[in-house]
Amino acid sequence: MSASQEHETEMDAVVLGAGFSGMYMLYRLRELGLSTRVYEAADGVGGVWYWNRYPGARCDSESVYYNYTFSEELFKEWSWSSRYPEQPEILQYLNYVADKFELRPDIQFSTRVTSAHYDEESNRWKIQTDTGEHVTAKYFITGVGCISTANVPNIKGLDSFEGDWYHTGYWPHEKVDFTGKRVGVVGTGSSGIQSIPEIAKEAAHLTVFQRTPQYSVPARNHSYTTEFLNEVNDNYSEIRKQMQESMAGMRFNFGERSILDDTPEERRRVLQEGWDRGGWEILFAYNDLITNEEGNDLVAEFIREKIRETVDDPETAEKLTPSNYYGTKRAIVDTEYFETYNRENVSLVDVKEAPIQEITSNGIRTADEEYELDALVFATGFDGMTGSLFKIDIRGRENVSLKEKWGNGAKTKTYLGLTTAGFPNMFMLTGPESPSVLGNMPATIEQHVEWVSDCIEHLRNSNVDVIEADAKAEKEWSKHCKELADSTLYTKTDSWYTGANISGKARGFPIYVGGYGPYREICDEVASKGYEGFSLISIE
Ligand code: N01
Repeated sequence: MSASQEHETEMDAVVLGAGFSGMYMLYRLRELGLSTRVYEAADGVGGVWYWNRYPGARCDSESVYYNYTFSEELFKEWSWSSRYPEQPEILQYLNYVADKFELRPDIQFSTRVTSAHYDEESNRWKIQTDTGEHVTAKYFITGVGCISTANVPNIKGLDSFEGDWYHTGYWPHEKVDFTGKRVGVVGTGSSGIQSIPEIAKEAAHLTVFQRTPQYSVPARNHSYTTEFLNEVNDNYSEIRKQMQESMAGMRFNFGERSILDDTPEERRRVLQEGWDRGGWEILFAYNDLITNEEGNDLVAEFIREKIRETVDDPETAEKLTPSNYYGTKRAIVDTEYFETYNRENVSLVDVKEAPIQEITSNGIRTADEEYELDALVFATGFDGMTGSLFKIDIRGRENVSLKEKWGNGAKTKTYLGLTTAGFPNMFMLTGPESPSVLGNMPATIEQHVEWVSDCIEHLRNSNVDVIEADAKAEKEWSKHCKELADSTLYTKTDSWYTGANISGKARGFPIYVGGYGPYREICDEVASKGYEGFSLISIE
């Protein structure tokens, strides 16, 4: 026995990550009486809400749905200030949850799991951390998030930049003061579009380096009234049920008709009303925007017109106007994003037309010109869906690594987005091929956590030691996911969903697009049929 093995701690379950998913998983496993340890790289709870502290960071699902609903008491005692609260309030909520349920003693902070290997002989996961700890667990559960591994583009010369640079996904805890500075922001996805208006208010000059223009609709954030919050609380059970049955884990669903069924006048009225109410209204107004090219273009054109109306300088407006599909990159809602380009201190550089060639000690040099900058912000997104899983050396039966099995992302294969064959007793919360990022994350997380804990309870009650997805069930699920995705416009668009944002990453679309409510029904049916598609093994 080696020295390290001597110090192995034995747990029933190890969970990775103390964000929405890891915290609730811990709560449920403790309720079942399992000894559980959560490992968290940060020194506090919150997951993405711990790291994404950039100016303007806020949720874009409405707050009364963007929270846990499993505890009626918790749901009713927390009051959100507004429709889309800022990151500090969301982090405060998650800390409140950790305190209320006394989760911290079972969370080991500032510790990153580096490897998890399944040992066939003992039927246990052997897990190592970057602090040199060794722990074994019967159940290995990942709650590492779908968009949590920052993508800092590999641009020549970054090391030579003499100013400060930041990535929106790993923002410092202390306030970053841009007052009087010439700031460059690279990237115009959700993080760029949220931070650009805020940085512009402070900077002496802000230069936005845009590769692809994005559609965005106004959030129309507003404070909540006490009457509204009381009404939400009074309808707690109904709201939870509606969310569970909905397509995206929210209270509302897609419209019932095709956009093409409406007359041009009716369509304009619907879209204008959606625009005025803000948020996801336009995306959900009709039932076929993501599948119907002609219909999609009608909405896209509506938003293009709005951009041209909002931005004073026609040349800037044209650069900001997207030409691809609407909603097939992650849809964005904003607060005065396009209006920001009317400020004197903001300019836009199209880096598709004149690509970034290098970062110099003074700023960014494109094919056309050098832009002098004191600070640089990368709002360049994440290695989504698989990035955070692949950072850990996860190995299943016969020492096969997850990365190897999934062909570095090219052949992601799961059963229900929760498990993968050859990796017994391992569960992935919001894993690839689950609805995850296409819905309201806390809702999709709750469903996964509840399914996994019910499954573990069943295994314990039935004296089953091992659960493992069957290769056949996995193949069928992955095929089903692919067929559904191929029937939409998602797979015809370059985005982080498809892996196109990471150079050298294999393309795919590892997300279940059939909707959250229908997905929940499938998972429940699998369980009710004695975990159909899984092998359940009892070891003598
Ligand atoms: O990242 P993104 P994000 N040179 O990948 C550009 C969630 N989220 O952090 O489109 C120049 O969307 C890239 O250009 P292109 C949400 O799910 C939620 O903004 O690839 N530009 C793009 O413009 C979201 O979808 C909230 O051509 C480069 C941008 O960087 C997800 O996180 C808030 C480049 C990246 O956009 C990711 O959003 C924030 C390069 N080398 C985030 N590399 C909420 O509201 C990349 N880009 C809850």
